[in-house]
Amino acid sequence: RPDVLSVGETMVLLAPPSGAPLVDRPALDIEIGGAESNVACGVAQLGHRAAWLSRVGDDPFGRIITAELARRGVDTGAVTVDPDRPTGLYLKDPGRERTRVHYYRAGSAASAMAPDLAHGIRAAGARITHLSGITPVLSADCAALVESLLTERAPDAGPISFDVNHRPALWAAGPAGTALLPLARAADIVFIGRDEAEALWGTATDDAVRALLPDVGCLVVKDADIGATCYEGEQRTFVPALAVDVVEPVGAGDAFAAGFLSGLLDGRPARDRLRLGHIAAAATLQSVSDLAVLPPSAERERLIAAADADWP
Ligand code: KDG
Repeated sequence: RPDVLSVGETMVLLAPPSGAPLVDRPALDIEIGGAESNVACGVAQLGHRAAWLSRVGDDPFGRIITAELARRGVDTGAVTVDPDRPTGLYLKDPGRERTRVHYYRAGSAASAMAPDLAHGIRAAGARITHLSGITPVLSADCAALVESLLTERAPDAGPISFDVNHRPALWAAGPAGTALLPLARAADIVFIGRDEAEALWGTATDDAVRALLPDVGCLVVKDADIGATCYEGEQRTFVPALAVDVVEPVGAGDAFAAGFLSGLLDGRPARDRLRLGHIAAAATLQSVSDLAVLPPSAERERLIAAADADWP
């Protein structure tokens, strides 16, 4: 039985090794990236049983993804290989001004995920099932799967964690906001950026986001380099972010979610869960890869136990 089962698309990530714009130095490194599998990798690194469910193409890219996730300790036994559709790709181009993401994922194997997967996902009996707001925009079938998982639940099922993850390159804030609000309201654990909520729903403050999602059992609003606030019932806990020099931000939100969920699995209080989230996010912010090496256990525990005045 997995501690965390994450469901969503993972793509091969193509990135110029030089760090220069691709048009200036046309060469690419191959990595992998997917918000939900990034969370699974983080959870596995933090010592929990993680599984990832998705579809990949019957192509080298699909095999690279599955092998790499397995190498990172994620159970990929429930991944389906689609004989007809390709594995999705994305390009992270440093550009001249800022990094831009280009997706090549329309019609991908993962976009054919559909509600028929819901039974197997429920039957896996994960302690936490993790979804994100990327999946509903991949196809109508993917949207139906996420809706089914969030709304048709057995009374004894574990909680569902939902990272809102608005991707502006996939859909505009208007339709995304309309589609993602009821999904977030149906989840038990929600992660969202304060800026992201402002773009989607016009909420300017963390408390305004809570007012829009009052019944979510555990709501985490992340305010970039300022910090993150966890709302549970009447309790509100804020922990400042760690001060770091950002090398590349992609993947930090997923690492944060992995840290927070790991803390939840261990029964830690909100403050410590938020600290673990920040520790994992900080490691990813300082890495060019979407999947960073997290600090070892002794270093994590030292930071979690630090007095507030010593939290860097
Ligand atoms: O959260 C990081 C992800 O955005 C990245 O790994 C790729 O899953 C991805 C997406 O759809 O953007």
